[in-house]
Amino acid sequence: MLDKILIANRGEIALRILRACKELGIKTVAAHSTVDRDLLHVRLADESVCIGPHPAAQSYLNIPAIISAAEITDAVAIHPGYGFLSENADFAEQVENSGFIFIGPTPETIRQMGDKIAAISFMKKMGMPCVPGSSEPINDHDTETIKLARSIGYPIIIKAAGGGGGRGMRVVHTESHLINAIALTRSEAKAAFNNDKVYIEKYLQNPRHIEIQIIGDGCGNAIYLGERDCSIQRRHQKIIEEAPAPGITPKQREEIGELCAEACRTMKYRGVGTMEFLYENEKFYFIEMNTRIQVEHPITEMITGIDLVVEQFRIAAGKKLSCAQKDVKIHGHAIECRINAEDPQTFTPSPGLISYFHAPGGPGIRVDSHIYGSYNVPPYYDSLIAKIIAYGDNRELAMARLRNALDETVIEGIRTNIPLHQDILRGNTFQKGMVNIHYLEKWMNM
Ligand code: MV4
Repeated sequence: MLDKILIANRGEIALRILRACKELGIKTVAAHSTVDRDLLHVRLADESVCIGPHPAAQSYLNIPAIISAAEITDAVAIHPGYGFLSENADFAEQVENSGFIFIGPTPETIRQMGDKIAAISFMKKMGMPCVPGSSEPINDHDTETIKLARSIGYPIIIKAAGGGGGRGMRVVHTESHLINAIALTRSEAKAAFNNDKVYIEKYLQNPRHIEIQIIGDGCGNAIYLGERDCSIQRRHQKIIEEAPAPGITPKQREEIGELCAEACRTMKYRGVGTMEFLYENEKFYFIEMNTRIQVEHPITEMITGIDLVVEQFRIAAGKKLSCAQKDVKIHGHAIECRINAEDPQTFTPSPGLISYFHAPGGPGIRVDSHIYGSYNVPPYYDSLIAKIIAYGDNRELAMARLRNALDETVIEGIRTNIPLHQDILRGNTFQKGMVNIHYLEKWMNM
């Protein structure tokens, strides 16, 4: 196994990674910003290094500071967690060029999947169903572009090749707006991603967001671990995720899952990854791939019994996958609520001192959180403070346990979105399953 690793992240995921290390006997270094000295994982790590002040650009995104911290502590590998540098191909490359193991895919894979046009073009070749669209970057031959959009049919969506996760997109309903909208999206993309390539797709009006978890060993072996439904979101921030996705049949799961695994075998994918799909009228449409561990990974762990962070370390250490596809069995149902330090009505951040914390418990309840009574939530980072995950033999039991867990949780001193979760979980629409990506925003406006 790896001797010592550096955790280049913060909050709940840093603690999640630390716990996996302790299980595996891997020594840990917590790289943290000045305001994060009191984070639980910093206190529990074997060593810690302050890598800079609170602005992420000077600490969690500061590549030389992170690599220097690995050097002075003799770490052999760096775990980027999610967000921050986790999908930065240049970071992965510099980590490897400095003689460390990057816990994630190769820089080349990250780069290819980071270019959404390249990702879609590869997946199409692999026989993956994709949204009807341009397949190529849009050029400046406007008459050609107008023809293309007409053949796809309105509404269409313009997306930036360098975007993803909801950044750099624009919906166009009529031809008269097309060319101007492309110019706007292009200049925003140039400013945001330093890449002005854009492409167009048919805009699906009421899809669900379903994603497939995959793992590959980097040698051409890969498996899929079922799907997650992440449709409950607001402004591209997921709020509730569940696995398996309600209504997906074992046959559908196997078909789309096997396509994903095969694509990963072909690219010799290394590490954990997620293929994102839109799902409408019983059909999957690939939209992008994430090359990191995701926030919602625990629900997949609950229904498969596979520890995805442990798998990341095994793969980074050059071991084979811990099981074959035939050994992957999906049992029961898991639902995750993301608890954010924010006002439940206005969604404005609510950082500050947690004066009291009582965590929920009981059968089937898992809490992934770094908070404790007297912890001060800093205002500088993501507002995620806990994930409450409920597992049960079936969806009804998972929902009942999750409702109880939310009711048991006490977080005093700051506001949280727990009341919002309680309302959603008591609503008929969620209880029936199969809500689409617009559900929450529509429901909030009622
Ligand atoms: C779409 C779409 C409809 N049609 N593509 C937003 C996030 C990014 N990953 C892709 N996104 C979308 N792409 C086509 N062709 C609707 C969205 C979308 C969305 C997707 C997943 C989860 C939430 C969403 C919220 C608004 C729009």
